[in-house]
Amino acid sequence: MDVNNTLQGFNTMAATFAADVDQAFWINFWISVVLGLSVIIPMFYFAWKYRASNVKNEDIKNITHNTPLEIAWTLIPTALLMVLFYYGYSSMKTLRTMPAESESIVVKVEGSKWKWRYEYPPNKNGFVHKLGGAYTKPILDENGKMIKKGTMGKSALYVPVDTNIILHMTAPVDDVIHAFFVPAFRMKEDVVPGRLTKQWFRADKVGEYEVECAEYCGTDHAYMYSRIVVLPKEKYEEWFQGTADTPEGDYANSGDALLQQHGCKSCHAVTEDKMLIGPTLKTRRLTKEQVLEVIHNGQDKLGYPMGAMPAGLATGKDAEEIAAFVAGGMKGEKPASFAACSSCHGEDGKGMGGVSPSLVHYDTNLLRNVFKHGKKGMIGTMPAYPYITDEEVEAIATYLDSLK
Ligand code: HEC
Ligand code: HEC
Ligand SMILES: [Cu+2]
Repeated sequence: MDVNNTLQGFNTMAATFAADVDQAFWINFWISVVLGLSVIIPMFYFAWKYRASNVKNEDIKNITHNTPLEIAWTLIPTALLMVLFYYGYSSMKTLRTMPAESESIVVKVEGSKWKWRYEYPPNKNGFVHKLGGAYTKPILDENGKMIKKGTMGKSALYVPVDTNIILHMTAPVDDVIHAFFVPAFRMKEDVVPGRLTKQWFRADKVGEYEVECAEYCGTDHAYMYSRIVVLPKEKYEEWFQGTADTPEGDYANSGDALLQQHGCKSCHAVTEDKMLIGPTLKTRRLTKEQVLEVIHNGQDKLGYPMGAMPAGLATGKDAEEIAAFVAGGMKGEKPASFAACSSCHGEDGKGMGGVSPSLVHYDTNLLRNVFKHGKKGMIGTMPAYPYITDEEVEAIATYLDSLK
């Protein structure tokens, strides 16, 4: 699976025709660059060469035409534009030519305010999988307290790898237009009330790929988040022939999916050691500077049962030594001066079961407190996320631990 720190997009490729689309794009891009420069460069050159101070009026000749030049500037651009047309047309043809339904799995897709639903053909026992209902925004009151929980539910479309999938898409007649967009597959098509539109794809890589609604005209299309989960064939078959809601492995609610869903990745690198707006969530907990600042100034912002941490528990060389040790993930020999900290943070620095913060990892207590209060510190401001549920915190913590 491709996990990276930006929202998943054109850097991931997982459908058989994705390479064709990319090729058409790059050919378009470079030919446009060549055509653009072939106009702009001579334009500047001639503007300079024939500037008013350089040319006398009596030198200006009236040239009526130049046959070789006219032929060249007609034929060369025409040929280049035919090349553009060829690649654009041939990749569009692959995208728009549906495989035979008898050799494909046909899934019905319904887009409605503001979710995607998927309905499969009956399996061998006549059971019909209906998935979706899906991602709903949590509802908060004016104080940011959650009134109604949001869900991501079963909002994923499960498909086997290397198999043709045809989507029959529509929206209810009293709904609005949507657009089913899968960047990693390079496919996008409108979903129109009362009309049937189709797309097909053949995923060639097992993994999870984002589905977005690309119709950004109404209020909440941007929340119509879903995933296509591409499974190995046996795994798909096992789920499809059964009655379980989702295949084994909690796909749509994986820690990675949650980080994506809540927009954490726009500020935090997750699988790389990289500082975006916030710290990386991969290995680092706190930098030496952050630890020193807390030692010098104390801290009282995360709402732990123990309350505030007093300032000045260590100074000078001791403080430096402790900070380096903590920032290094508490590996190697523990400095004796750490005794000033272990009474509250524990010998292992893990926060003694939640009474104070773990200094070594993002455990559920830390995540819960950071989500509840937000965190304003040396690096910047982390907004509060009061509606993230305990199960979600659990999944995120498990996922973050698994990265180490
Ligand atoms: C009296 C108990 C106590 C002692 C002793 C103590 N701490 Fe703390 N520490 C806390 C508490 C409680 C917090 C959480 C404060 C808050 O809510 O922001 C905390 C927070 C921190 C934080 C910030 C964690 C974060 O994620 O923001 C760091 C770093 C830290 N302590 C390091 C140390 C070090 C290093 C020492 C030893 C010099 C030490 N602490 C000694 C109780 C203590
Ligand atoms: C708007 C940008 C932004 C978003 C979105 C964001 N964070 Fe943060 N986060 C930050 C910043 C900045 C900090 C560092 C605050 C500081 O200076 O201590 C931070 C700190 C944290 C910390 C504490 C790090 C530490 O060691 O003290 C955790 C854990 C965290 N973020 C997790 C998340 C998760 C999970 C999400 C999604 C639910 C998320 N963040 C969304 C900006 C963001
Ligand atoms: Cu929509």
